Amino acid sequence: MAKFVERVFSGVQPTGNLHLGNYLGAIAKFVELQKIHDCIYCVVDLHAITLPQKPDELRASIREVTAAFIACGIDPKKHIVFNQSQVGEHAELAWVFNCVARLGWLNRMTQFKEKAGKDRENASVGLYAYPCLMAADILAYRATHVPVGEDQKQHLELARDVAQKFNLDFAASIAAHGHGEAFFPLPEPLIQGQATRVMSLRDGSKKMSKSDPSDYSRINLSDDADTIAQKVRKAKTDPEALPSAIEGFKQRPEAENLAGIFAALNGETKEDVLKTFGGGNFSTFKSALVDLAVAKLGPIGAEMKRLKDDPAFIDGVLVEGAGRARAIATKNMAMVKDILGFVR
Ligand code: AQP
Repeated sequence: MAKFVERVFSGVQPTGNLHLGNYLGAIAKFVELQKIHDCIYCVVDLHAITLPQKPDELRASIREVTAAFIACGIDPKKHIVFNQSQVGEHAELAWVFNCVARLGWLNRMTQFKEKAGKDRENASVGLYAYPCLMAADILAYRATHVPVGEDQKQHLELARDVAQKFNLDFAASIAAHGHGEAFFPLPEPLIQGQATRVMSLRDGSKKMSKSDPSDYSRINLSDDADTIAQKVRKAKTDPEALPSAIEGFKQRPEAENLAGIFAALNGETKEDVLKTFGGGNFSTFKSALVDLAVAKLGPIGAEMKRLKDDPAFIDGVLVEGAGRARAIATKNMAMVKDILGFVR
């Protein structure tokens, strides 16, 4: 395998309220990784339109996700922050990957099944081909590491399969064009930490999600202190005390979820949380969780609000980031075209 420069890529869909799951599963890790890697963080608006979106709301959501990136601590001067639709190579490479990926691979994608629901025939072709676009997002930059939440694991595996099949199918041309054994790296998922799958506050068997109709199922990054307090206090629990050891979380998904959230926000493990709160009642624990969540998320929400009031600044960040992203993607796409045999 050829040596690839280490580069981080990840994206977030502008599809509504960003929540604690997006933060702990993805954005907080983006912030950490920028200390040691070159990073590209993308607002994936082409993915958003795989489901119906209202244009004005989509525009506002693109700015909101960008504001969240910056408010959480991503530095758009040192790293690249942009929205996907400004760099045409994502869609162009996705087409190539539509022709590399196999129908059988896409048929296995659980997210398509969940999002298409019972009315599969009426789902968009884009929703079905979503994983090929995601592979293109990553591989347009030949990125090597992709921080994501647990729910994206299967899509990342498909991106690796696409990269590998492209490298094999075009091995001779890749070598003839001086790229050695492989043109694309096999991107590695970075799914780590105490909160890779944050669950709904109303139902511990469901992922916390932007599209959940109940706002009480999630803590939004833009929620104020009172709203956070109300949501945590109303979060579903059970009548037992908190367990003293991890094994005690068996059959208690809501309790485990809240402990995981506390651990991730406080930079500790669930064991540490149980050392402090194990054997105690939920109301004491929930009060401490409210204080912690407000202390961590309050400043982020306030900064997001400040940034959102300055759309010209946000749009400037996106245009500037898109220019830098395009410079990398255009070069890679030109090499892909040569490998494929296109005349340019
Ligand atoms: N509940 C979660 N726990 C941990 N990580 C999560 N992520 C999403 N939900 C959780 C991670 O956040 C990143 C951005 O996700 P996305 O917005 O691009 O898409 P998604 O996974 O489909 O997010 P939602 O909130 O569930 O949106 P809807 O409701 O629109 O489907 C990804 O890295 C994801 O893993």
